[in-house]
Amino acid sequence: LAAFDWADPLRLEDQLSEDERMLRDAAAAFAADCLAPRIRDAYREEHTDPGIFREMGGGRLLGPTIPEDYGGLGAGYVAYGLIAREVERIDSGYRSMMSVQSSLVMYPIHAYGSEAQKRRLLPALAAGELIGCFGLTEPDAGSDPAGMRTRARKVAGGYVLDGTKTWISNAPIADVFVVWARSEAHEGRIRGFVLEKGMKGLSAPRIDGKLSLRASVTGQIVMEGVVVPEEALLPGVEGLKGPFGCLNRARYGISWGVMGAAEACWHTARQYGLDRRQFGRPLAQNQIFQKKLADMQTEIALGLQGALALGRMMERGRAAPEAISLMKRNNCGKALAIAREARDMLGGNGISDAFPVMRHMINLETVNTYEGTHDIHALILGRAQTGLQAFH
Ligand code: TGC
Ligand code: FAD
Repeated sequence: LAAFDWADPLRLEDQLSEDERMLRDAAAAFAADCLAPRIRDAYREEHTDPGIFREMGGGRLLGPTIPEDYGGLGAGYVAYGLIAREVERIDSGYRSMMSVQSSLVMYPIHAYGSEAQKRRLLPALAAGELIGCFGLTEPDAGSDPAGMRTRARKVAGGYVLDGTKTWISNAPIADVFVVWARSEAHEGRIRGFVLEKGMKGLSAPRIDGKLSLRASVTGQIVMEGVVVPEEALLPGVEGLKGPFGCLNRARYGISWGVMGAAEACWHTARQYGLDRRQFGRPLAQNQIFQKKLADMQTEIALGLQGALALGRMMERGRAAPEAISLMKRNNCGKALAIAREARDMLGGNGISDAFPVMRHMINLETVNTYEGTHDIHALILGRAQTGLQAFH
């Protein structure tokens, strides 16, 4: 009879290549050594250490799918997902910082950028010497990014940008701003621009008072007549498929990442149930406690298998955006439900930051919302199977 590994019931381990396991182990060691020791204070104090980017760069965690010529690892999408899972096992905020840099900044520069943009920016972004952010959402255009108001106006030698982006991860500490705007010179179509810190009229105020994702700084991008040269335009794409091409990668990474957060909650609840005694026996000896553990184990095992199948599809160029919506939505929703259940299983101690569970739970509220809310992904899937669109 095959042995049963309670922590890996469907033997994910056997389905990975040697290289994938190696990159995963390196990310796990990085997360344990560099991220785990600082998260409790960072969360309490709502503090983001920009130095983490250089450390992540040193650990080769930034832009792993970008070719080696540009500072990446040339790794596959499964490796990228495995790294996201290890980082989010510590905190969704750290995974956010990393996935914005990798999927939302390095990816569009690599996929849509000029050779000069790639050579100048990608190696420094991979090393974490430059920090990037991605501006799509606006105060009046969240789920409906087509409603954006940010405009690019053509002037001699370049463009002038006006508008405000909000809820932008990394913005207050960013050097590089990938911003999406309607361009009058391109019949009002959406185009991508790469802005840089220090440009006149560009500011990135911090959004304070976040109760979620407190270790990852969030801000606005305010553009008041920012003049950019022609070379700031991303030449390789126009229309909403530009930002969505980036979101596909980030949403995929999230489908792995949130399983890491869910595993952290599950393992914590299991250990707590073994250690804590009430009514003369361990909590984990109660049927209802064991049922909750079995449900967590099942959802996580299935979620990881789904993420793996999707990663293999991405590597073969066979992943439709709707398949990505399905996994982003399912794994975020399930991870959030697991974190809430684990919080309850720890009783009063569940609300303390001596345990990671409530922090993961509150973080997952954001992860369930950004990159397309749980309900927006349901509507994407509903449209795909009925042919009827329920957005507008
Ligand atoms: P729709 O008419 O469906 O499409 C407009 C054009 O875009 C194309 N497209 C896609 N292309 C590639 N991949 C995808 N996933 C795509 N989805 C759509 C589509 O083919 C079409 O192209 P064309 O050439 O025919 O014009 O668009 P719609 O306006 O009806 O939009 C509806 C909807 C709901 C699908 C969409 O707007 C949506 O997904 N809304 C959610 C917004 C969102 O995800 N925002 C994320 C902001 S970034 C962020 O949250 C980062 S957090 C990062 C972190 O900290 O980790
Ligand atoms: P809304 O679109 O106003 O939605 C509010 C509610 O209405 C949701 O429940 C939604 O599901 C529902 N809803 C909306 N439309 C419909 C409909 N047609 N039918 C049914 N229900 C509907 N954005 C970036 O561009 N870059 C970033 O780096 C970034 N980082 C973020 C970091 C954090 C911490 C947070 C909280 C957000 C971040 N975002 C970022 C923004 C994020 O993508 C948006 O918050 C998200 O897309 C939802 O948009 P909204 O907040 O405007 O909500």
